[in-house]
Amino acid sequence: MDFSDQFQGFRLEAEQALDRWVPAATTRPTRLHAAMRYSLEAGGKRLRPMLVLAAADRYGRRSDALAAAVAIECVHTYSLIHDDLPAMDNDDLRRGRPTCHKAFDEATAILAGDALLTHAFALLAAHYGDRPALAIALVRELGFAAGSTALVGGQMEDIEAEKTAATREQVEFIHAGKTAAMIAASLVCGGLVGGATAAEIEALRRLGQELGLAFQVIDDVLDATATSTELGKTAGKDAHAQKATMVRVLGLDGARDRAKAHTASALRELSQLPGDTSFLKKLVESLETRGS
Ligand code: GRG
Repeated sequence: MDFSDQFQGFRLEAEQALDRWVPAATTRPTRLHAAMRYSLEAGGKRLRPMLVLAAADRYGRRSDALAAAVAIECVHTYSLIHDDLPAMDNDDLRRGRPTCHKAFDEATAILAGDALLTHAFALLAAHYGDRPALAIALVRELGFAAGSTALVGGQMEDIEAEKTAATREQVEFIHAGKTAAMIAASLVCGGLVGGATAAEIEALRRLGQELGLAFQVIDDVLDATATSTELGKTAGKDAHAQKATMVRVLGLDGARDRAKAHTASALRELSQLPGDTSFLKKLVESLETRGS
């Protein structure tokens, strides 16, 4: 099977699992569940669930990892909904559609984000509860990645750094928190479900951190160079809001070089992992040249 078929296969499995494990839009209160599904079903690249599945697949445990993949995509989608709120980035467009608070209203969008975040942990406990050590490891991994020293912490420093002369160190801290932590957690959760050794888990984490840093620098480059239609979200917002980005600190060419360096480090980490890593290798390479 070639890369594109494998990619579509992972994506389809992740989307079917999302449909299965998130309450239907007809569940009461319907407005809340409709808003959760509106944002989840708007699409997106599904990178994080794909990383969960690809990591678990190396151990032959792909279908067992589906609930973890759904949990991670729920947390990611919550972060996008809240990131778009008027108190945060105040954005109108996400995943090619009006943002959740535009399509519904602000209170509903806040609650939809809260409910997706909470659902993720309920799902992990429900699905892996018969293997308590695994359930605890997954909850711990996702809890730290989504928490105050990672996703939320990165967002906090991102807001604080707006309109300041941020340093490269600050931007890297923000990128590590708001983006790389969840990408690393995706690979680690896949490895945990697969029963990876402690050394393999740490290799997956380093791979995810490097991939996440590359991913966010490319995001910064795309914000400065692509159109809103290509991105499915408002382009040019970083410069407008005077965000602390790698493009602001290093310029476009400098940022592209950083992305290349992080991608090369990610590929080096990947080469340390045993087994067939050809899908992950192609995925890492494809993200460096992505257009959205
Ligand atoms: C708790 C009120 C409250 C807010 C928290 C944590 C948070 C808000 C926001 C996270 C910030 C954020 C959106 C970080 C950027 C990470 C990133 C690059 C997101 C885009 O990921 P893609 O391109 O998106 O994979 P798709 O739509 O393809 O899934």
